[in-house]
Amino acid sequence: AHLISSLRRVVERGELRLVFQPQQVLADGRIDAVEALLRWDSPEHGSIQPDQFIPLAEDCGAILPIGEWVLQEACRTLAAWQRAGVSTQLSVSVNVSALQFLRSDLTQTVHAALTQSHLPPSALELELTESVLMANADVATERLQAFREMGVSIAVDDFGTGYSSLAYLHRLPINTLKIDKAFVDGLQLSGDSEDTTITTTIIAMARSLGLLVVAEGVETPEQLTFLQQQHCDLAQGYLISPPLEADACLRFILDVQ
Ligand code: G
Ligand code: G
Ligand code: MN
Ligand code: NA
Repeated sequence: AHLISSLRRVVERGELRLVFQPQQVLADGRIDAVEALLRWDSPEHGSIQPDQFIPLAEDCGAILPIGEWVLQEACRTLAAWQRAGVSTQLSVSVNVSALQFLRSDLTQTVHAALTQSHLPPSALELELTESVLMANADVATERLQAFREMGVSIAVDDFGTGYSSLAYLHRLPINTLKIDKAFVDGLQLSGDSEDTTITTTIIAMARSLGLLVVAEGVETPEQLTFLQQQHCDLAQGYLISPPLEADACLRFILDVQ
């Protein structure tokens, strides 16, 4: 069958799963959060990367039931981990696509997922890309305000790639900036690269706005040392851990905790 017709049935056929990538607090090494990342194992098409199927799911609207499943599954998993002894401080971050975010019922979907799993709103963070927020400034401000009132955190994903103005950022009720991997890739301990300057500036900006800052795609000890020196709050990347199946992630968190 065509990819799109398969995509429309992924939820009912149980072909989706989540993997989880830990985020480490640089000050003390704790795991404070995990990012939920979607995987699709299709019997017809094999394993398909989210980069390939999420844009298609956006175009055909299948992202709405898929996104709802992701929110429910992320909350169910976190609740199960808490029953297995994980700290109630740990939160789960879920990526939200443009179409999902622009639909006015996202607040209800999020509320329902939390309620079904008996989790407080503080257990959940929604990741929105900078470009989604920039392209829909008026709607974005209104939607984000609703999540702020609900107590659900908001992270700006892929930060630094979307040309946000400081004035605009300052007005948005957000909690976290995630520095795009593209900048982290170019970090040098010697300090003289464009990416080093950009990263240092983003960290300083986050601090002045009272936001948490997460570096994505951290792969080397040198990058980690640089981020520690700059007092970046959290790091995510293969150096700390790749995305893990739920059971493996639970063991990882309990080991570090
Ligand atoms: O997991 P991976 O590194 O392959 O993710 C590739 C891209 O897919 C990333 O941009 C990520 O934000 C996106 N992605 C992963 N899971 C989800 C999801 O559940 N929903 C949405 N909208 N995007 C996701
Ligand atoms: O766009 P977003 O930040 O949501 O996507 C995260 C993507 O980055 C996922 O596809 C995840 O698998 C990938 N990823 C996470 N850590 C690393 C890393 O250290 N190196 C690389 N190359 N990719 C990473
Ligand atoms: Mn993300
Ligand atoms: Na990103």
